[in-house]
Amino acid sequence: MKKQLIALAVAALMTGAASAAQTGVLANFHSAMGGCAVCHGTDKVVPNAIPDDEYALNKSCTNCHGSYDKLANKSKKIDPHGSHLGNVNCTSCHTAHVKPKLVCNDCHTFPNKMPFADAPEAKKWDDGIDAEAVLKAEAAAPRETADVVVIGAGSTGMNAAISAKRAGANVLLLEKHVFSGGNSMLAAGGYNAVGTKQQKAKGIKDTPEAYVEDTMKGGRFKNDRELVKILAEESASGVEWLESMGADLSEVKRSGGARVDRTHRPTGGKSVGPHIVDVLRAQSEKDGVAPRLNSRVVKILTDDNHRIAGVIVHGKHTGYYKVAAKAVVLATGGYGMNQDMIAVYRPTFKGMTSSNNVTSTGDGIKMALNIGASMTDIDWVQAHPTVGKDSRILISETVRGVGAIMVNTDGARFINELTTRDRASDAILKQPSRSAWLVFDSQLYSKAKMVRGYDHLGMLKKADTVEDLAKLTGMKADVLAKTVSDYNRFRSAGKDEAFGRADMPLSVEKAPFYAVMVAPGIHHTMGGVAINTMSQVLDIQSRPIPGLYAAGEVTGGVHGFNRLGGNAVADTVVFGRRAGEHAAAFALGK
Ligand code: MEZ
Repeated sequence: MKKQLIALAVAALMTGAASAAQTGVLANFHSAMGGCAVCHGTDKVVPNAIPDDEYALNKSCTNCHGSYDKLANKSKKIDPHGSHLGNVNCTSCHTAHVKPKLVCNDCHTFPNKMPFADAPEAKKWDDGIDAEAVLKAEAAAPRETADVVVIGAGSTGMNAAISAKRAGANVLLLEKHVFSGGNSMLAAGGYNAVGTKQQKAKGIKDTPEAYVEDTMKGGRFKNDRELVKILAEESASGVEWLESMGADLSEVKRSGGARVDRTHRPTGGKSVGPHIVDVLRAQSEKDGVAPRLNSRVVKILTDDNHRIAGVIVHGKHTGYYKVAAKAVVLATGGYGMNQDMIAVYRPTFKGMTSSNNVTSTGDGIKMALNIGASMTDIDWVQAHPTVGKDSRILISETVRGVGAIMVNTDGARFINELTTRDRASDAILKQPSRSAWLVFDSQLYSKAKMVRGYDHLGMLKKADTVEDLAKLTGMKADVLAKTVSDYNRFRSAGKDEAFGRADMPLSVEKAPFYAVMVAPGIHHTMGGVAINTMSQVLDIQSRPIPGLYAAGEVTGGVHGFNRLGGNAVADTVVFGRRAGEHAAAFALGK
């Protein structure tokens, strides 16, 4: 069937019968095979009624071309299909009626040429908000009704939606982007949890109290201790919950600011985020709460008693519409990609690069403010010390956790690599170059899979000797050689005499040697809407707004002034589940 269709299209092109195909639009090329039905399943296509999620369209693509995984296995070059995005809609990039868009280039700069790249530009569907259309939708009858609407389909939102659904609620999960995953899909490091079977198997002695104290200390004791207690106490059951869906969190490592190894992640040093996003995506589909993509919530509605009444959505194809709902869960993430908000809340970081997904624009915060929510620590923004210099690619803390050292442009260490992020970032920004090098050897390269990804992206410098590495990177050869030999000696003696680094898992001695240049980048916005222990959003008098719940990076209070590595993923799972359960109970009147 597939071969026949392609033959038809090619024949049509050769005979000139498909003149439309020559306009260079993917849709026309396909329609030459048999009309609109080839992609849409029908020739009577009503453009405004195409489901916003585009899943059905995507099925037409994979029916002919094979699954995303199959395509990934075919390609040898830099391969978007084999990327960390996982199983996303083909239409995320292959926008059939207009110029295709390599969405990877929201963060990367791949030179890949897309087929049909000369097609006309797309008209952006969600550029700004049409205030009149919002009012009209508000005045109209709801197009849909749900018990719980979850806004945002990163890990927080998917956890919330699955929990609420399992608690018996009718749930609608809305995502503004072309694929689900949000910032979570970029999480590299891991998931902090205490009391797991993985920790026990490794003989790691840890307690919820130790987790709480480390988190409070990391947050300069500005965190809400009650929220942190929940984070610690429910962290292990969150790991089990993900494992019950098929997640692999079998490795346990150390992250900055933690006294023991409690950062859980997939085997072989694979990044945690894409993995759990894949697992949650599949589970949300199985549970009947797959995210509705391309569906941006533009307003949260309340009734005369200030109770949640629903939301106004802007769908890519279906326009503005109202969903009536008893409860709403905000899972919209932070504002790390909104430079206007950064300029207001953290002006010293204005213009700094960000490791965040393009979706982190703070819209949940703005919508919550509009209905009277109060904010906690809204001006606390974390700069991650190691974003690839002049890039948006995070060089995970795992690289330091597994053993890399960090040196200045001369080749000298200047801080304990595993100190908290705020301290490490400050120390880098005090260097004249405002940057640093992470240095490691082949042992680390083979242990931490993500490093191969950085290599693939051309970010690593590589040499056979430490001296050659210094030459290649412009460091001073004698300084770097002394740094490396001192560090190896400290490690053998079990005491870092220079900076008191407690955990030195690897020496730096086995060629080849590698370096990657890093600088701080906006990574996490610690502040956000104020919540209580039930994940209810509080108003400016600290009373819950009935029906409004929030979890994850859109909230403040869990992380205080500085978040520890591995606590964001824990936050998304623990509070995502919690928000979903409580929202469902509220909506169902339990
Ligand atoms: O929790 C994080 O943000 C984290 C562990 C990031 C990273 O460096 O990988």
